[in-house]
Amino acid sequence: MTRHMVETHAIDGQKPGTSGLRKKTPVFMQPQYLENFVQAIFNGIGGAAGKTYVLGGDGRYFNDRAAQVMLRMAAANGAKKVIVGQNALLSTPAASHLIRKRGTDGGIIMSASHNPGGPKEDFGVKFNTPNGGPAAEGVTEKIFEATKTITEYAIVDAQDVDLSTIGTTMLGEMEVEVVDPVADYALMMADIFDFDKIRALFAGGFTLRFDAMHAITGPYAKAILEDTLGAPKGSVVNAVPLPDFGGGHPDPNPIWAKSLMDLMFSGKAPDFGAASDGDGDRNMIVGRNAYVTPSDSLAVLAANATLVPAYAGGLKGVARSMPTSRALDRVAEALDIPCYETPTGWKFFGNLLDAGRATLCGEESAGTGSDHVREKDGLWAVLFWLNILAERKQSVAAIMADHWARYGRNYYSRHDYEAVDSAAANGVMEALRGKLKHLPGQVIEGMTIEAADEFAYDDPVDGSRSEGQGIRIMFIGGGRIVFRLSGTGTEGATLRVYLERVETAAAVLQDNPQHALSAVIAAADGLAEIRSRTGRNAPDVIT
Ligand code: VG1
Ligand code: CO
Repeated sequence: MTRHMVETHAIDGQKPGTSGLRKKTPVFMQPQYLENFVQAIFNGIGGAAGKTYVLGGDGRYFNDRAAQVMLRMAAANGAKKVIVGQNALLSTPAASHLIRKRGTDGGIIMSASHNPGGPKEDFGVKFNTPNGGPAAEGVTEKIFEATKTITEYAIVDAQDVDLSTIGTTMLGEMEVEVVDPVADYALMMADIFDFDKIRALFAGGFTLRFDAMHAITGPYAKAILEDTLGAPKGSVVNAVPLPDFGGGHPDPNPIWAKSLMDLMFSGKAPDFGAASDGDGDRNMIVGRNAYVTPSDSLAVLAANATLVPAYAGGLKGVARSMPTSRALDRVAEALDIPCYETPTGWKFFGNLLDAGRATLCGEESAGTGSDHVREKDGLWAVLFWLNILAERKQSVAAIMADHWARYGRNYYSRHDYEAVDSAAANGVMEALRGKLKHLPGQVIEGMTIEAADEFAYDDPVDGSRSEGQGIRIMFIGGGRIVFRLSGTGTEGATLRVYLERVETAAAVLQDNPQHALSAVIAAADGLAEIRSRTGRNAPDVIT
């Protein structure tokens, strides 16, 4: 087998964002684009010689071909072995688990997560370190630096490896082991949750709809929910992963999972509804006539964690990303455990999980997870809810009402302005930055600003500092507005506005969030001059 060194030149803009490098698929398919980035990963982490990696993706368009390129490059870079999910498929949490279980030197995940897929949509590549988590900023910086100085990449001449058959083959000197993408993950779930109790729940007539959104969790959910736990056949819908996710956004929220929402708010609603995203790390939870915001879901999981066998001994601590609502903080306070606030993106939870400081963590963007892997985990969150429901034997709505009565309700919403002109979006942030000093003490929409700053994070484990992580405006009484620019978009800029208000009066715990937040929404618009600076009158997506 011949190994070639192919001459190349640095390509601009290969900077990993919140979660890996994401670009339009045609950009990734340009000659040498993928090759450059993969070689930069190997160069950035000190070479691949003698190393073992995991490889898999969410099955989107170009996933299969990109996997073959990466295998040829891994072989040419001297890797000892690559463990690949069958047909190059692995959900993000399953990849994280495989890296940890096999003790590999890391892994490469092909995904643009909740972004649409297809020849004209999005593709992405992410490197995870040996702890199973997304590479921390120090590592992604090195990879980015390597993309700027690259002059050649290594690749072998070879036919495609057969990734459809489970077993081990050789690619030159490198071993390629094709594994069942579901089996190890399913075993881990059985270790964490009380499967007998959940089985009894379904046997008692409990009904569920899980919408896999034509994305990667289909096979996982079928195997675990239907085949193992006895949910009625057909409970898992849109279960066959498609390269373009059936033309939809595989993003589990009330906008993109609208058919599930419609069902759950209809006379035919099952007891429980859930959905996951493109790569299987996000989750949406919805009961009969009761949508659970991700921030609330995280707080409920923390408050009920001891009902789940793996967490029966209690939580060491919890963590949430900064824009996530502070509902979790209230639970942590009651449990008397630490609650960490990190920048957006799962890579910031890694150190806390590794150091045993946090057991559970989550983000407002429908991501929840624990120390069982180093990624957020969609199906795990669904099983967590099922375990709680099996123990408490109450409806989702009743559990929420009980939670709010006890801890108060953090009304919460996120307003996204998508594909905004980058200069205008930067202008919004710059103007806000300029005002921060003068804001404390000002009264807006009847609310007094208590503090205002730009969030920076000092990692308590390794002491690293991450700056520029979003602008926060805090009101007396617990209200809050956060502004930040997305790091996962592939078109212009996405401005995210996160809105929160705390309510403890029993009579108003069941309000519509947009209504309950109307003053906070008006304050955000006034402070950030969104209309005048971006020309947008309303957000594109409200979650
Ligand atoms: C978004 C979310 C963030 C999440 C990230 C990756 O990032 O806000 O919470 O960690 O996506 O999720 P941003 O920078 O666009 O706000 V996923 O499901 O893409 O792996
Ligand atoms: Co995802």
